[in-house]
Amino acid sequence: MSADRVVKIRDVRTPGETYSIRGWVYRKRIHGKATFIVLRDETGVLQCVHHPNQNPQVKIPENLGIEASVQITGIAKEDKRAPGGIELEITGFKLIGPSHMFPITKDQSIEILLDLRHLWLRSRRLTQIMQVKAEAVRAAREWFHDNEFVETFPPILVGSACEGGATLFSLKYFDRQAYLSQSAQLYLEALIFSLGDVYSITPSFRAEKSRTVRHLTEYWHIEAECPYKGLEEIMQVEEQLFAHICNTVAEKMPEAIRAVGRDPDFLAKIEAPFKRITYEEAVDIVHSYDIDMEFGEDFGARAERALSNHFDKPFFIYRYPEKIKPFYVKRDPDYPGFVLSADLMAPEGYGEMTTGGAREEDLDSIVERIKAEGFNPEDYSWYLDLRRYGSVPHAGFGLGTERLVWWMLKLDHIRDACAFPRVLNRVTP
Ligand code: NSS
Repeated sequence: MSADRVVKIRDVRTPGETYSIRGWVYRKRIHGKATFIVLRDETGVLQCVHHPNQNPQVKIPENLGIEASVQITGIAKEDKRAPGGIELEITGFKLIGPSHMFPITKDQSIEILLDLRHLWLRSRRLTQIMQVKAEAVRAAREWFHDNEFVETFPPILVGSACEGGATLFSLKYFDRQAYLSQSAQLYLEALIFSLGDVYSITPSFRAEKSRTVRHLTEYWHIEAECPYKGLEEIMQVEEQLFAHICNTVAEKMPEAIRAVGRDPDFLAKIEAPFKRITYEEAVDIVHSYDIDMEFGEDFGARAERALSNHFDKPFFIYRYPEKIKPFYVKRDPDYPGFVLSADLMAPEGYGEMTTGGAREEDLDSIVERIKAEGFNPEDYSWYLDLRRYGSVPHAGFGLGTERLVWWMLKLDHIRDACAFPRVLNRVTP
């Protein structure tokens, strides 16, 4: 091993070898004449020690601060007391970027840590969460690729709502009004006619005016749309994709998952098919917990939590009342007043992970329901064309990436599934 070749901390393994590593000072302490530096990079932490009597050529600045960036060369040594069982005896040291009085210290309030998010991101915990999130999205892409879905790139600036007016962010688009996309769905519906099974991973925006632990105003939305699929077939797509993501993350990142406080074995055991219950059965479960809700209403936060806690594995709720679902959802021909829509729910109180279902094909019905939602059908004329020219039965769904990571890692708040969370009171850093 050449001393000049820089390796990742993870790869410092063989006692007696000389390694060079680059990282940031995680901890520093002086003990007698020796200086101990715990260095971190994206792969882990490593204790490095300098004994001036053994390596007098090395000068470590006395004011070396937490989070200073440095390059260290040293000889690996076995040391049972060091984290990871190995430490580096420093033979070369280079300061790359100094750091004075790093503003994050122990026991700071959540609000201060959110103000300092750009620096707090360096914490082990957030690093591991972001690595798990990246692997989850990679696994999603892998599943889509293996199942012959084509990735597409729908617009973010849009002219009409998909998920109702209440959560629309509007903006001035030259001399007209436009919105930030709530969902790529309507565009994915257009793309199936040329590309077949399609998916996209895009930011979605929701002007959520309430503060909850599961709502963001900006999130990454994994969405898919498939021609000639109905409700049952799209649920099969969702559960296979969902299980693949959980299994892959469990296999590839067990240590990060454990470090964040979740059991990778639980995720490794998630297996399709998932249980399916109707809206009607779900309401009975809610009532069995003495929670008030009218049949026909949507589940409130408490009802959803109770339902989710009732199960210890992911499950679907399907066949919802028409009036609580958007204009594009297909009516169930066998159950008037109900639609062919399903939500995939995570257990343990985390609740809704996806919403999906079959799309309405009847032009008049869509127009009537667009009006009922208070929108102008002219704003949807391009979408309505899809029903005019070679319409086919189709179905799709949307999965919130941060919701998924929130549940997979049992995070307290969904914002920790984002590097730079956007919520009601926060749009910086
Ligand atoms: O509004 S959804 O329930 N459905 C749609 O947007 C469909 N148009 C998707 C589709 O069929 N292509 O949102 C879908 C998912 C939902 O289940 C959550 O997982 C996530 O998107 N979602 C959110 N995550 C975080 N924060 C907020 N505010 C949020 N809203 C939805």
